Amino acid sequence: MQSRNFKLFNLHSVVVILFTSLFFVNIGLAEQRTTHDSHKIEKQANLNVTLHTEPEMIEAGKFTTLMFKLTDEKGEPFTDLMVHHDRILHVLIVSENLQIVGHIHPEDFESRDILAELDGTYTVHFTFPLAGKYILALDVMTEDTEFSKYLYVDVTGTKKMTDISQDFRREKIVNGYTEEGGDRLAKAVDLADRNTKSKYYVKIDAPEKIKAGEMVHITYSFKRDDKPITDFVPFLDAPMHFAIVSTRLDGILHTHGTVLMNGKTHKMMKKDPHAGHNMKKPATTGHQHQGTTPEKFGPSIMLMTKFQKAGVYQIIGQLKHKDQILFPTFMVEVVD
Ligand SMILES: [Cu+2]
Repeated sequence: MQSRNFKLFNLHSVVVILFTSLFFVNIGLAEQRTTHDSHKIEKQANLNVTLHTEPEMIEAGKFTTLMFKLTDEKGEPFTDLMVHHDRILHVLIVSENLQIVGHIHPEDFESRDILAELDGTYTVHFTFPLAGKYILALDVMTEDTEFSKYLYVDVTGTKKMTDISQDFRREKIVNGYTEEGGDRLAKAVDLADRNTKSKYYVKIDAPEKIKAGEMVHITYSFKRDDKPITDFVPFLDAPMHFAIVSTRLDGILHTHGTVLMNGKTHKMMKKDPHAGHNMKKPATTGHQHQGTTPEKFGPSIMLMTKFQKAGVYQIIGQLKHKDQILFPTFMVEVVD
């Protein structure tokens, strides 16, 4: 008990010191911005991400530490990040067969190392359930732009993942997973899993033919025990998150849904998705980027997106009902 108090006290001091030093760092950067605008743009064009894992050879079913080192074009730590969607850095993980998904953040783990983050190293932990290839997408935001980077890892082991199976159903029963508090669900989710008790009915309305390069509207409707669900709650500062991946595994688009109210989009969401954003809460590191989502909503949520190329895409959704995190996932074919 005593040692724990001591630890907390220390952590508190560290946080106070960090806040104080961040204040000065931010002022320094703000000044640099007004005087060296061209330098800033150059810096923003280059975010390099390198991944170091522990253990180096990732094995299926074994706890793995993933350390992402973010640097600018000069190799200097890239630390000027804003909290967006409640997190400083988002990591989306999708398996090659598009059946295993993870959505994790440095803040999701008690072992979070803020000092390392100030040096550009962000750490998450994950247990890859099956052997095979996975794509990892990183999303971060600075004051003026968003960055998306992706990389791959190969996971060894005897339990291999299945091949991609094509499933173009537009109605499904999906599982709910109990959140681990604070919008956290740090474990891998197998979309093919049929064994959970919490069940939801989901239907999508999408165009018969989805064409590459065209704006597409897909509406999700949710029911439970035959009743429309009207009390979804925001999850990570959005009504619904999406990870869109093609069978080519050539990137992940991380985007967000819009609440539909009486058939219309919610008034706060009508404009540019970023127009309603402002900075509210103080952040632990970096600045804060806050969106607007109604406190309760449902049963309809809309995804507006464009598919750049023809192909087969898995649209992995994520949203929250009470303490349940749902992953409504639908596969669509996109044609030229
Ligand atoms: Cu995230």
